[in-house]
Amino acid sequence: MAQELSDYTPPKVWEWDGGADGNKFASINRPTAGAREEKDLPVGKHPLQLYSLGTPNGVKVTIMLEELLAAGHTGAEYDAWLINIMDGDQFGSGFVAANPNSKIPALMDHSVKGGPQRVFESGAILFYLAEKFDAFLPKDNAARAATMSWLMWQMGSAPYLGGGFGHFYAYAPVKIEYAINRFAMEVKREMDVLDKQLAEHEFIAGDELTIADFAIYPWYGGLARGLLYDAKEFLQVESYEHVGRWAKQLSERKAFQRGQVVNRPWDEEKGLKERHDASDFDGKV
Ligand SMILES: N[C@@H](CCC(=O)N[C@@H](CS)C(=O)NCC(=O)O)C(=O)O
Repeated sequence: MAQELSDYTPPKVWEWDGGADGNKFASINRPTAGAREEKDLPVGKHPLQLYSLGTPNGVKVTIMLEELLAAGHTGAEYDAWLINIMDGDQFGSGFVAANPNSKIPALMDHSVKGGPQRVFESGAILFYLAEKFDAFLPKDNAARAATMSWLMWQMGSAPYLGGGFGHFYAYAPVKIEYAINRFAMEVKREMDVLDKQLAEHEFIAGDELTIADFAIYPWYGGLARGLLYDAKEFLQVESYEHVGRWAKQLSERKAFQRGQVVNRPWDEEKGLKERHDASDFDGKV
């Protein structure tokens, strides 16, 4: 029998409770945008400056940068600076100038004329890098359309996994059956979409590795590998066998392994707080 529904009736006008609702991220979010303090961003020696954190959205970009470097694109050398979102670094004036939406990842490209050029939203960063280096985005019309379709699919779908399922299953201060049911169903449907696609293709968009794989792997590959929200059993993730095959295959690539440890200070064994040089991975990956 379904959980009893709450007797909450929304007031005429919504008011912020000041972050008192007890969820894990309550203290950082407010209903307003913009900088909360003056704070410049550090700038390192490489043209590409990444301001990020090793979450699924952050590692999409570091995986791509490491794949670009592995493929010989020396211009993809980068400095990755830590933005600790639990400490509110995303609300410093320098970061807000890089991304007015105050969310990691944000990229500044100092190599462009009249620059630096800011790029925010992980999907836009992947696309920007693909165009800049002419890599991981097929030229053939059909393959390019497939890649961009799957890239946009990820940008539209992952909020149901993270903000929806992950939030209500793992972080909300109360377990709400209605919300967990709604998002568990949607996430399982999304996994099935991927499973059907990967039953017929080696990579997400076809037979080559593209920016769609970089975008989708950290979220859905992570889920398939049992790394997200302790939900392996609850969502029966092992039943998506083709997603599991693809995730395993990508997890064995050195560039994926490197990309996934950048800006992860909480990973005591392999994590890098910052990344400035390939030698930073020595003894780790
Ligand atoms: N659609 C955005 C989502 C980015 C995002 O949600 N970033 C989270 C971390 S994974 C964040 O910075 N949160 C900080 C906050 O909400 O204040 C993207 O793909 O870049």
